Amino acid sequence: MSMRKLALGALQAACVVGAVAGATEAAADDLVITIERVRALDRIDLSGQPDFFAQVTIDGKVTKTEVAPKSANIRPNWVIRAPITKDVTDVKIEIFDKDLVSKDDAVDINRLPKKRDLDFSVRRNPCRVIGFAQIYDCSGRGARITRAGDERRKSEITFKVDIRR
Ligand SMILES: [Ca+2]
Ligand SMILES: [Ca+2]
Repeated sequence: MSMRKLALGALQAACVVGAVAGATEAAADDLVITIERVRALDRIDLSGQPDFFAQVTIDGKVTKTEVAPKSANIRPNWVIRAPITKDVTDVKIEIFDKDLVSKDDAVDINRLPKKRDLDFSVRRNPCRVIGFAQIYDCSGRGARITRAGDERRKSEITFKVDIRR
């Protein structure tokens, strides 16, 4: 894909700049989001147990996970990993209930009214998660974060943010 080539090109350019500057850490770090748990807080799927999946956007790159087996409380350990080159990377986490007949339903995992997804930024070095009421230190073993929505079709999510070299 051309986007991939573009990203690779940018990465190579960054490596060249690094080499000229004499920097040793030209290699990209990976930003790793691990979705450990999703727990329904009300009725998500009118026809039975919800079948959750996640969509995670890291620096504009969208990754959809597989659909979990039907359950109101899952521990999927979905791992979404993407190379990062910026000092600050934007991340979005969305949870959906798969719907075979109509549009997948967005599950509310954000306590803010009329906002269902989670938006935040990750600073690379030292690793910090920014954009919530508190700043999380994710250097070392990463940060485990739990958030929940409070509108119709709401769930609680627990995920980890980590940078791996
Ligand atoms: Ca469903
Ligand atoms: Ca909300």
